[in-house]
Amino acid sequence: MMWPNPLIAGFYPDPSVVKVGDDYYLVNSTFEYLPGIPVFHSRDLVDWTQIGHVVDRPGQLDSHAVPTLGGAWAPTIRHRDGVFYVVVTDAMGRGMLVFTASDPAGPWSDGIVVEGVHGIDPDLAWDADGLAYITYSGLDVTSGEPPAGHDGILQVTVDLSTGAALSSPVSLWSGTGLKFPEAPHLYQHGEYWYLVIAEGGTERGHGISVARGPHPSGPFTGAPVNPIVSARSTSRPVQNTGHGDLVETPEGGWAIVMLGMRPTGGTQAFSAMGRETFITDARWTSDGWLEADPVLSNPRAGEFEFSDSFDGSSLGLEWIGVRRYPSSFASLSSRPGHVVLTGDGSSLDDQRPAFLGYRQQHPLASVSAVVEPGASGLGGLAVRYDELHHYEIEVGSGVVTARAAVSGIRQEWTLDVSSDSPVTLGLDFVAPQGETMMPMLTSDIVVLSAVTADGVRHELARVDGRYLSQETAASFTGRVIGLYATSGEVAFTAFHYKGRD
Ligand code: 6LW
Repeated sequence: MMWPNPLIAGFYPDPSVVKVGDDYYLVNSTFEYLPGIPVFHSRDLVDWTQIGHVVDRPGQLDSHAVPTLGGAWAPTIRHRDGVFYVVVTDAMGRGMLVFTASDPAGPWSDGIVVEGVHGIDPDLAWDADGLAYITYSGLDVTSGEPPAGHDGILQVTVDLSTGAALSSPVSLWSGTGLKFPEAPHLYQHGEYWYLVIAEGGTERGHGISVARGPHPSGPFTGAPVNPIVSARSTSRPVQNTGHGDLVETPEGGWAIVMLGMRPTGGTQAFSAMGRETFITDARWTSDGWLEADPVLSNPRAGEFEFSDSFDGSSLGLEWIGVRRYPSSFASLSSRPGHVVLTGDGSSLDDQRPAFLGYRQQHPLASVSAVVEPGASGLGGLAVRYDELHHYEIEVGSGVVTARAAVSGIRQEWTLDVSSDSPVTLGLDFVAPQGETMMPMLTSDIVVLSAVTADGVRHELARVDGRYLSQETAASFTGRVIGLYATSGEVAFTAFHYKGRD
């Protein structure tokens, strides 16, 4: 089947999927962003609609203070006896957590901690007696101790009602010897239990390997040919493919949903959107092994548009904040038809900016918003990878300022507008055309512009986009574009995003 790929574009990494009757549900990692862990629904595995978030209120994660890279890592979604389960690591936060819900749209439970079990990428499976197994990757990012190395793939049995581990961690098959065995998932199929893991690291060496055994605890024997999926050392446009979850298709075939990246450039290449969700066909061989097709690029056709005129009573599910909920700084009610952000002095360099974010989902995109800074406000439009990597354009006190911040190095460009009339700020992500950078050498050029009250468009800066990519920023996230306020009450109307592949 020619799947659309990416299946879900933008910063939607570490996908996990479950089929319940004719319905599919999919979740992703969100790290320090809140609300966390989006839940998507589909009937055909092709078109996905976000129906909620697992994490939508304070206390479920410790994300308000996690360092960059911390937060919601690699959830697994499963279903049993009418209950949906999401197991996830709140890295550098609460630890390994189990959330439950009867409706995957929410509300989800407060989450219970799997006490004393430290690792990432937990999977959940049950044996025939209903005993629950959490299989995970032995990288400790939750005990507070510095990680002492990697312990391979581990497993405990758990009491899901209390979070108590019922056994000590045992070591399972941990791949073919590549680095970072992680993202384990267990499936029972025919006479075997299959252990599917990622190995090689989430970078270009990423892949998916398979083993099988008689019992959920093994012993497991690796497949004759592993990895079954990897784009390593190929020139395929979709790279870093790995971290997959197996699912039965509506037609009764099989597919693996996984993360991948779309690097642009030449020998060095840069992935602006970070790790996205992809899919490929898989099948069982006659001798009982699993094989899968390479992941092909097949972006959805046409131009994509998203607009928000902020005249609803609540923000859409696509909007996210950094270590804080948008409701703590964004109001739709104070001025109808506007979202008003209240700055508290925090800027994009800080841990908790007043930043209302929307994921960049296309390599070429054009974004604008109308900003009314008022007499004392300062705010604008930004593209953010993390605290150290962001480009923005803002207005306040009669001055438009464009800024590029990369690992502590910063540059600013200013334009006097000498009024507090509304300004339309723009961020355009364009292909390098040789004027700034040879196309082979970078991902894109980010153009920062402002249209002033007289209708004149001023281009303040053109900045190399590579510094806001997975390869350079190194955060586990992706680009998020958003409205922000540094100080005062800044009102925005007409957020418009247009993107194409
Ligand atoms: C995820 C792990 C990984 O838990 O990155 O390197 C972590 N790969 O599978 C965060 O996405």
